[in-house]
Amino acid sequence: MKINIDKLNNYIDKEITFSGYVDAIRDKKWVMFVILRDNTGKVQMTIEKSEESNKELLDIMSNLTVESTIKVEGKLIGNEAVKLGGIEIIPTKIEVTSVAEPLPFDYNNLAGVNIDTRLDYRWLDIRNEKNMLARQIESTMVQGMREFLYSKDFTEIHTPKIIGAASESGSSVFKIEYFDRDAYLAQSPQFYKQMAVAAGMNRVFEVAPCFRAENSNTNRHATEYTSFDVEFSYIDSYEDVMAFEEDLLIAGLTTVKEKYGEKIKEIFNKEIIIPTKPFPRIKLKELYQELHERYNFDIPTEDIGDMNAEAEKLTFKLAKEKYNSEFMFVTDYAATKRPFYHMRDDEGRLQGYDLIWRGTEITSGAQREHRFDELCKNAKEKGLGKDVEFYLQFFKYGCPPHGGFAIGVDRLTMLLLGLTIKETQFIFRGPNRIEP
Ligand code: AMO
Repeated sequence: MKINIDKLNNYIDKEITFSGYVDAIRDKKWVMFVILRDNTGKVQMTIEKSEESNKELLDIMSNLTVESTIKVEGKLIGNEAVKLGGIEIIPTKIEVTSVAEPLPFDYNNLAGVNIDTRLDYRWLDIRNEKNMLARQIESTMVQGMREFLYSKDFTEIHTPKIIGAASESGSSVFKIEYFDRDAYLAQSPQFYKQMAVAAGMNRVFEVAPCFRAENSNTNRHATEYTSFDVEFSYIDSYEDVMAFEEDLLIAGLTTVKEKYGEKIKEIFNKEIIIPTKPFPRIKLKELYQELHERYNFDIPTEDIGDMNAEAEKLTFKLAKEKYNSEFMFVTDYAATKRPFYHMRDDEGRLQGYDLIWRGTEITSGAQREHRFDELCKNAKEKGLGKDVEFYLQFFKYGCPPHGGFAIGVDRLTMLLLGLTIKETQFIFRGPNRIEP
């Protein structure tokens, strides 16, 4: 495997083979400096012009464009005078592995470049240091959360994305042709993660795409996004679910902070604050009252019983002012505004929550209704019939009390780094974009 630049220090005074992009060529009178790059950094390659044996190498390099890729054989030496890490490669052989045409824009200077142009050439856009770092940070966040779940004996599952019936609600589902019948793209793994629990799997998670046919062009909606779904059994209340999510997020954020905290501060100007437990919790009615009293905000009639974008923003303000927290759990949503699979207590109060971080909802979670009769009643109330019949069967043959939640991975990264969802998603999918 290719040696990465951040590991080159282990090869000082050794003959190496190194591959990478040509980042810059600095052709001086006596010497040619070539800066090579990979996703872990940059390194200098130095070719002395006076050396007769270097003529062939200089010929190759003088005809080469930046962003081409090369494979180099040579010696890695330590040289304190070299600004890039105090090392340089002295080549003896250069092979051009691909030649780059002139780029449509300078990815190092994206300030004036339209986001859609950037997305059209996303593979060039990601060569930008900041965008490359965002990918690595997201990977690290997910790694931290996965490792936490493995340490708690969770099993990773893979649920189907082609499904026979809508799981969240009928309105925002993509219909596809499936031989001689209709099928749908999964809006979430909700039904299947619960099926795993009904099968006795106890603790499961999945990191996978969800599809939403929502025609919303906002900074936080995509038609396909990555969901980090968790479901586990033998809980007593949705409080157990919230408490577990706190631990999960703390584990993920701690992993990111340890590895990238300083870089995130330097490059994204964002501080990673590891939250303390418990995160503040507020009932929706109390929240409405606080938002009214403090910020003169009233939820529009159509959103009563729920939140909207403005309310989420102000909730962040409240969380900071009143609780010195970036997170806030909101509970006691109206049952009419929430899915039928959420449990309700004897007074009809919903046993579920949303988690708001830095002004945006990142999670929905709940204790689930696991009692067959109650669940059938809830489904009927919502007017759900045949479509959910298969799902209802999961609860007929013994199913432990359980709960879970889903975190939008794209939103997590977006809020962590202060970006929009278009800038954040590896490859953005929205109402007007299904390419590249
Ligand atoms: P919900 O629909 O609230 O809940 O989605 C959970 C989380 O997924 C993210 N999310 C989105 N991210 C980007 N673009 C979208 N269009 C989008 N829609 C949702 C958000 C949101 O908080 N089955 C339940 C979860 C559960 O109860 O376990 C569900 O899907 O971060």
